[in-house]
Amino acid sequence: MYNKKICIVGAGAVGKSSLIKRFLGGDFDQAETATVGAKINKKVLEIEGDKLQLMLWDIEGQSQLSPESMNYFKGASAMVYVVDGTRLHTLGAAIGLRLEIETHLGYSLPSIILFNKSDLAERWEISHNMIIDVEIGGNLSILTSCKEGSGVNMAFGLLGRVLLGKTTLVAA
Ligand SMILES: Nc1nc2c(ncn2[C@@H]2O[C@H](COP(=O)(O)OP(=O)(O)OP(=O)(O)O)[C@@H](O)[C@H]2O)c(=O)[nH]1
Ligand SMILES: [Mg+2]
Repeated sequence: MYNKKICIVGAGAVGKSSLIKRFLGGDFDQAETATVGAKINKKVLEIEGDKLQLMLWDIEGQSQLSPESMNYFKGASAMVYVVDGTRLHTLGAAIGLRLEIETHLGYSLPSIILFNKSDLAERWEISHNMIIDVEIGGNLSILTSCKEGSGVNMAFGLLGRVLLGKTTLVAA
């Protein structure tokens, strides 16, 4: 069995814990409580006959990371950056976090950006063009909704395939 660590990061209340809960088969909770520190969950995926155990590190939402929290990313094989489509500043926060983390590590990791809360389309502050710009910048993005459950399995399944070398991440 393969074993890979994935860190889920982004500003506060973008839906990191809700995404993981959904991926683990749990229900959406409108009153999800804020994460303190880091919480680790595991899930085994079966991809084309291979078993892959994902260690999912759900990291407390911060727009700026403390030097201590950089330790969370040691040994990570991939990153998931989460943006809340209803709050524009969470996009800048995600891009800033990627820069900060990769500068600290000294290398880049396979990464995807999840634009979460797609069920609240009427309240979105992020436009289609902004998402295209993010993709042109080299970040593969996927729209998700923890409330409706859409995009979540696809996103983690895609990362799983990347981690097993079965596909590469190429932004559209
Ligand atoms: N409508 C809607 N609400 C969502 C969605 N995802 C998460 N939420 C809500 O957004 C709030 C924050 O969700 P969390 O999963 O706690 O967010 P988080 O990123 O883990 O937050 P921190 O742990 O504080 O960093 C909660 O009220 C969730 O119910 C979504 O896709 N749609
Ligand atoms: Mg959380």
